[in-house]
Amino acid sequence: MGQFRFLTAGESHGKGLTMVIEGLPAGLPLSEADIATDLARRQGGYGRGGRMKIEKDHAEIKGGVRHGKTLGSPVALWIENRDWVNWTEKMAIDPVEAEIERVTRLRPGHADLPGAIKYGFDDVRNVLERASARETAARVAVGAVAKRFLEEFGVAFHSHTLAIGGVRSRVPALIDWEAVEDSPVRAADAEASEAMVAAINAAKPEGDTVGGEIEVRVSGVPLGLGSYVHWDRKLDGRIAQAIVSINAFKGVQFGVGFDGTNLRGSKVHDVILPSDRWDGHPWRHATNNHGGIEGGISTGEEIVVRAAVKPIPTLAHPLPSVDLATGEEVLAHYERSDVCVVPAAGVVGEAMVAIILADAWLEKFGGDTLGDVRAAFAHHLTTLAPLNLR
Ligand code: EPS
Repeated sequence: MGQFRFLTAGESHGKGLTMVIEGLPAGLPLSEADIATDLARRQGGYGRGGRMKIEKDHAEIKGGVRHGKTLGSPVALWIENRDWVNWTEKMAIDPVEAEIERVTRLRPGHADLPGAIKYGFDDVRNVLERASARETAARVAVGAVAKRFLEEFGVAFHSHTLAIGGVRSRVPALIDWEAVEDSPVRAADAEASEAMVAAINAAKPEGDTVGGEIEVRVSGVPLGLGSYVHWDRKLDGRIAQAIVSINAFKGVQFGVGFDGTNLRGSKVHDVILPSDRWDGHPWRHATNNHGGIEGGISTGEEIVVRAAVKPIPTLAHPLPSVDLATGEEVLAHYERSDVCVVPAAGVVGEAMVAIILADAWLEKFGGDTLGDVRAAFAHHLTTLAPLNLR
């Protein structure tokens, strides 16, 4: 654990977001263009608010890359906040003369109350600036770097929206990922996509928000990442922590997930197929209810992670709340916000799964150069088949 690590810094309306990534091998081709696509995907989706019209997120590589390849040193990234120009006084680094209006009307569902009390602030802005989901732009940039690394080995990431505001998408056996990217809500089911847009449209004039569910799928991960030997080495446990750490995420499931609890074991567990039905892969299951991880180890099947995203807590028609300064009843603070972030949440989910998989990959196949990693991976592939078939 801890082979691929990262830190982020920066406030939502500060100058920008800083990221430092540690653990990439030397020799990996990496450019700003590799990060741009996912940053744009995160900014999209029907139901976003005014902020996304201001920003056009671009990650600048500030260190760790020379002539298009990683050096094995930390990779430093920077995303400028275009909105910063509107906040230079309110978010100034140095003390300012002007009296800055404090935010004291607590938003239920946000970090406002526990954050302000924990850090001893009289201004909720000190909390909300960092607790804001703006930080997910940084995670998506780091995730794009993790994906770039894993792509070298044929690992591919996708996500789609399973539900928004109570409208569920039917999931076809084969998902058309281009159609998902073209859907305004990133759903695989065109009919549900329209109904989800309608659910967002219905919530907006009422000053309300809607949540939903997303699914991340990863193909090309071989059997053998993670371990059953300790709780903190289990791949599903590590992915669960990473997923639930995303702003507004409230739950995570693997494969058939909670639905499996209503079925008998004989209907849940995936039959292991004999070698004549492997279709060129080492080991196959008849179904993938387990979602690609058993006993904390990847099985070689597609990794399938589902996650619950709550409706975002900044409401245009605010809930009754309390003033931090006086303890009196007030309406919660409102500046501007999104009605629905679920389509973007899928992209952030992909990023966090990619970060954990890059970490687990380096733990198993790690080396100082991309060549070292390739050699360890190639060797691993020779160890997978049953003894008599090698
Ligand atoms: C976000 C930036 C934020 C919000 C949203 C996500 O910008 P602002 O607060 O200036 O409107 O749009 O943040 C939240 C959902 C949240 O809870 O704070 C972004 O870059 O994604």
